[in-house]
Amino acid sequence: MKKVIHAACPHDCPDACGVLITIDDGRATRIQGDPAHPVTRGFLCAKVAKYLDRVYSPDRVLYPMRRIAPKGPDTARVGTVAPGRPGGAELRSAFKRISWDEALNEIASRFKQIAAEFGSEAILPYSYGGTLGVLNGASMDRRFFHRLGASQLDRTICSMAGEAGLKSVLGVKLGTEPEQFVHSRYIIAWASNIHGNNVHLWPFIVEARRQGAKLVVIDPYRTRTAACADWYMPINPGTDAALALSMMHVIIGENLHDADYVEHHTIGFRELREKVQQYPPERVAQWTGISASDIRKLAREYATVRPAVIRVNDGIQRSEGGGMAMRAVTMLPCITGSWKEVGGGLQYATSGAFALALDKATLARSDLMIKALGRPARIINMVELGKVLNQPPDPPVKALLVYNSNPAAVCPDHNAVIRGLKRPDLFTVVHEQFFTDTTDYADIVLPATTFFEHKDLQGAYGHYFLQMSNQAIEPLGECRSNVDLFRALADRMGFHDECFRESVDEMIDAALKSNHPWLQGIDRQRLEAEGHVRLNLAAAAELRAAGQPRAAVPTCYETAPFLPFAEGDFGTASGKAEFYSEALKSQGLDPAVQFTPPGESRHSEQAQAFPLELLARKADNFLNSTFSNLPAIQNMEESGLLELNAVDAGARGISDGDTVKVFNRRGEVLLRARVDGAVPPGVVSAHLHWAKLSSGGRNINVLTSQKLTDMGNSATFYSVLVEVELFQPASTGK
Ligand SMILES: Nc1nc2c(c(=O)[nH]1)N[C@H]1C(S)=C(S)[C@@H](COP(=O)(O)OP(=O)(O)OC[C@H]3O[C@@H](n4cnc5c(=O)[nH]c(N)nc54)[C@H](O)[C@@H]3O)O[C@H]1N2
Ligand SMILES: Nc1nc2c(c(=O)[nH]1)N[C@H]1C(S)=C(S)[C@@H](COP(=O)(O)OP(=O)(O)OC[C@H]3O[C@@H](n4cnc5c(=O)[nH]c(N)nc54)[C@H](O)[C@@H]3O)O[C@H]1N2
Ligand code: SF4
Ligand SMILES: [Mo]
Repeated sequence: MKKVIHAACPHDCPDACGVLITIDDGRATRIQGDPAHPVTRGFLCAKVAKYLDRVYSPDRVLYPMRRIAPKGPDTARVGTVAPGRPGGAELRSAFKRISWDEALNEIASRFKQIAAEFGSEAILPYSYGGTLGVLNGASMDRRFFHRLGASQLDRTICSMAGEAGLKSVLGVKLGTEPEQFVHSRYIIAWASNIHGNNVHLWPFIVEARRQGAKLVVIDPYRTRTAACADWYMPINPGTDAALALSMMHVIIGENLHDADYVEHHTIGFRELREKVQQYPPERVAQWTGISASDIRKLAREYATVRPAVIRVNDGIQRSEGGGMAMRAVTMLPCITGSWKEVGGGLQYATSGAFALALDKATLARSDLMIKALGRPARIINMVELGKVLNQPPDPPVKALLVYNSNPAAVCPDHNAVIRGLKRPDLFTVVHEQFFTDTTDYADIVLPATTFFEHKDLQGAYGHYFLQMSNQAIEPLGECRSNVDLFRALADRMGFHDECFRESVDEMIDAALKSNHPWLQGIDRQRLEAEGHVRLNLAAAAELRAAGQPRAAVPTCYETAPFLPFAEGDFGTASGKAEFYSEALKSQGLDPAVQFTPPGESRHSEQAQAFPLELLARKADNFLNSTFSNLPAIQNMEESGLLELNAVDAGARGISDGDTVKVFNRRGEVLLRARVDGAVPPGVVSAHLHWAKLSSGGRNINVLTSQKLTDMGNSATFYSVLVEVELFQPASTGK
């Protein structure tokens, strides 16, 4: 019997697509984008279009496993420049199948023993973006670790600098809805690889351009998006704050700002006006590599061609000054007043609108931690895993429970991370769908379901539709969802609190009952029936005027365009867009805004030994490290490349196809040179991949650092200096 199930793609991607899965006799036979979802519009990205290959891959982890070999990858398989895919059986040879009972007993007894000897904070959860499903992302797991009194993980690896920068101006993570981009006439994709990482925004831009819109791309790497742009501006990495400040220098200097909006809805304009004096285009050209005349032209066009919208993305905030960069860019629509216009404003993330009851009393239950410890548990920054495992804090980390993440691939300073994970005294449990780089260091591996195999509620960070992701098929093998894993572990640990018995539906109901007006009229039954529902968005002013929340009727961007800051109503303490921030001042940061060249950049001392700026980027067809082990996806993505400019290649005697050594003080990797015009002189680029599928068993993160950003304590994947030398000419290799 055939049926079609509505689900939602839970991968860490702004698009959060609505998905239709066809089931035939209990087996999924087809996946497609939901044509009824206004942002998905019936298509999926290339990687998820092939998701049946992932769900039914012969390499899935299907049973609990215990390690029977020393920690580390099977060394016979690494060491070649173009390694093949690991066979499931080979990877499993380091493990022996055990029952769930044995696995849970062993974990519970090791956790108890470690907690007794070192305190419960010697146990560390490690999770990030495997699934963004509300429940499988953060619910039972949080309850479990709170009740246990484990260390807390500061989840900073992705976007905390950007969030801090954005919120320092707006106070809240809201932005222009993607559908409104059709009305824009000037679109800036700022550090935003729309074709690769946010492909469902693209059709709206295509439509806007058909109506005459101009697309400008600001990115040091010539992405596929840049190649399609009307105007592509390569920028030196980590210099975006200077560019935005210089644009404001021109806009304010030429009186192109919206004085009325500024007066009524912002604070600190006087300080900002003073600050931008330091950033005339001629000075900023030297940092950014963009000519003064181009900076002037960009500023004038942005301020006068209306509506103008900025799609700014995470690339600018993976630099040492990432917080300030996002802060500066966020000020632009606040000085031009473009928040007033349909198709204006800025989008970084929309996630602040999903006002679910996620916190304390409901899903995460942080009160259990206070009950367990009498205080909040210590907090460990996930970016510093290498440091934490090698220079043990007190108490040391003695156990790691990894789920929704692949730290042995994605964490910066890979060599330090691996040194730590190899520690024989570290008890590591990994809940996974595949035998990843991280399971290579696990004592116990547990099988995890994919989104086909469990139910969840799904928000988004690139649109405003809440979705129900229904379960399409039974779990394969003995796979369990994150929710079920932590429920079982709680039971085994003897945690008998009521909350560990809550069902998935009960938790969804609770999450939806936040009483926020934007969730009014949206309940589980409606989501189950409709699949996706647009939030009941209304700007704060509109709510006030109406005296009450909008009625729960279906709305869309045309009947009720969401203009969150059209009349101010910012989420800051002052209620205004803050160009001057007391909170930043108290953190020792510039309360206005400033540009500081990154410590690892062409402008720094270190550039003498390591003169090239490395962008350790994401692959268009992988999702961070996810998908990179699947043959169907590998066929779409050439890995193991170092892209470099002809100038830098020539100076080092390197030709396209040669094997090169890329190195700095933290490590080295061998890659294949690709001289293709993707990067300007002084910049090189490579992408993230599984380490064990890379040459020498090491991936690009051996070169990245654990240094944190100026705001938000985030990772600095894009502030990295390296040197490159010829290792083996292509001709001798063949
Ligand atoms: N296909 C695909 N999609 C993905 C992901 C993936 O791995 N693959 N990852 C997902 C995740 S976790 C996230 S956080 C989002 C992130 O998606 P994006 O926010 O798009 O983040 P990045 O790809 O890191 O960076 C975007 C662009 O910024 C550029 N960039 C780097 N440094 C600078 C700089 O200093 N200035 C400027 N102006 N640009 C710079 C990069 O070259 C890149 O093209 O994408 C999600 N979607
Ligand atoms: N060099 C470099 N490094 C980077 C980045 C970069 O751009 N360059 N990007 C950084 C960014 S932005 C991010 S967000 C991080 C991402 O870091 P991670 O969140 O660790 O991302 P993934 O590599 O996608 O690994 C997620 C893992 O979760 C597993 N998984 C999926 N669903 C489930 C589930 O339901 N349950 C369980 N238990 N497991 C599941 C997947 O199989 C996968 O192995 O990487 C960061 N690292
Ligand atoms: S990864 Fe992103 S674009 Fe691809 S299906 Fe999932 S949500 Fe859509
Ligand atoms: Mo991310």
